Amino acid sequence: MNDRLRNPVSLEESAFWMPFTANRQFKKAPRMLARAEGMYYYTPEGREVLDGTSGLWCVNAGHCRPKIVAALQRQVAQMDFAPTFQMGHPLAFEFAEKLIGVTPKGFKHVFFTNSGSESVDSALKIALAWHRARGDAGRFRLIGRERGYHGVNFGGISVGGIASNRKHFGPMVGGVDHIRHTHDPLRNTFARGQPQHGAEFADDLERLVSLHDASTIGAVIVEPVAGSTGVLVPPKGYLERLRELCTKHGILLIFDEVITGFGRLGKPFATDYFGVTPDLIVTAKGITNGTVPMGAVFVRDEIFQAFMQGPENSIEFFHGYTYSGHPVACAAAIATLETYADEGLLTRAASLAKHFEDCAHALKGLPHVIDVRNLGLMAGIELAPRPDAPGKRAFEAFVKCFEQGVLIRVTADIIALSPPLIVENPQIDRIFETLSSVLRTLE
Ligand code: PXG
Repeated sequence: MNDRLRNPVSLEESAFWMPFTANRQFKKAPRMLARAEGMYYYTPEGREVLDGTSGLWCVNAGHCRPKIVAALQRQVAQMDFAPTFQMGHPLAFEFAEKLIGVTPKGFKHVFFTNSGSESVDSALKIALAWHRARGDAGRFRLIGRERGYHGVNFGGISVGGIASNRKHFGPMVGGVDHIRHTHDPLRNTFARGQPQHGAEFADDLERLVSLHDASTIGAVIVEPVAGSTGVLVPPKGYLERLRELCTKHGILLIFDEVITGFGRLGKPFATDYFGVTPDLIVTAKGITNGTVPMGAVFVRDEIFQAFMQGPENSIEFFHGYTYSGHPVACAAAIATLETYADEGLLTRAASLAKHFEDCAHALKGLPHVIDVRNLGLMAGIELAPRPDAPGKRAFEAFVKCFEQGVLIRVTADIIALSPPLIVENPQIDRIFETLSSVLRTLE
C-alpha cells in the first residue's frame, strides 16, 4: 500500500487539488461534509447543516432519496457500463423517452453528456453543425453575454462572461462576441421577481449584428436567469425580445438551463416559465438529482431532422462522450424523474416562491445589503464589498452560516440561495433567520 495512504498526511499536504477553491486557506480550516439526507448535510462530527443551496444547485429533490439510491445500486450491479457508440442499452432509450415527457413542447430529442460544461460545448457544436448541414457554414460566430456562466470547457469560457474564468486561458475559441449583461442597479435594485426595466438590453444583439453581419452569426447562448454571477433575473420582455431578434436574423437561441432546469422556477424549465422557446436547451445538475454526473441537450425537432439526411450509414454528428447515456446515470435519472413526478417537485417551487421572496426581501435594510434579487426558489443577496478586500465580507457570511448550521453559497460579495425543492416554510425561515443574524455581526 502507498505510504501516504497508510499514514495519512495532514490535510495541508493533501494530494487533492480542489476545484474553484482557495486550497491553502481551506486546508488550514476545512469544512467537511460526511453524510446527507433530505434537507440536511451532516459534518463528520454529526453536526446538522441545513442545505440552502441544493449542494451546488443540483440536489433538487433533496439528498439520498431512497428510490434514486436503490435504482443506482441495482443498476451498477446489473450492468456497470455499456457503450453507446454504435451500440445501445435499453435504459438510455427509456430515459430519453421519459425525459421528453417533461421537456418543453417541440423538444423531441436529447443528446447525453456528463456535465453542464459538456452540455454547453455540445450545444454550441450542434448549433454550428446545424447551420453547416443546411449549407450555411458561414454562420460560425457564437455570441454569449457578459457575466454569463456556461461551465469551464473552452467553448463555455469563450461564450462565458466572467473575467476570472477567462483571463488566464489565452485566446480561447475564435469568432466569439458578447452582448451586455442585464444588471441595472440604478433602475432595478430590490426588484421582486422580474425587474421592470431593461427589455431593451436585448437590442445589444443588433449592435453585434451590425458589426459582424447576421450571416456570420450561428448562435446566441444565455442563461434565462443568470445564476453563478449572482442571480440576475431577466427584465420583463427581455427574453421575448432576444427571441424575436434571433428569429429575425436566422440565429439559433440556446438557453443554458443547467440551474433553472428541473423545477427551480416553479415550472419544469425556465422555457416553460417565461413562455419563450429557444432552439436548444442545455441541462445537467438536477437531471440525476446530483447523484451521478450527467447532462443533456434538448433540441427542437427541426434541428434534429436537419441532421438525419444523407446516407443512412453515415454518422450524422461527429461528437459524443464515452459516458454519453451511461447506464448508471440513466438509472439514477429515471428514478429522479419518478421522484419529481411522485412529489410534484417540478412545479412545487411555485407554491413556495412568495414566502421565499418575502423572506429574501426582508433582508433589505440590514447592514451591507445593497440589493436583493429573486425568482422561483433562487435568490441573490448582494453585499457592499469592503473597499480593500472584495469578496471577503460575503465569504465571512458563508463561514459563519456554516458554523451556525446553514449552507449558503457566495460568489464575490453576492450570496446565492437555492434550497432543494422539498424545502418547507419553517426551513426557509431558518435559512433567512440565520443569514440575517450573521449579517448583523459582519464588519
Ligand atoms: N451552465 C450553467 C448555467 C451553470 O450554472 C454550468 C453550465 C457547468 O456545469 P458543470 O456541471 O460543468 O459544472 C453551470 C455550473 C455556483 C456554481 O456556485 C455554479 C455552477 C457550478 C458550480 C458552482 O454558482 N454551475
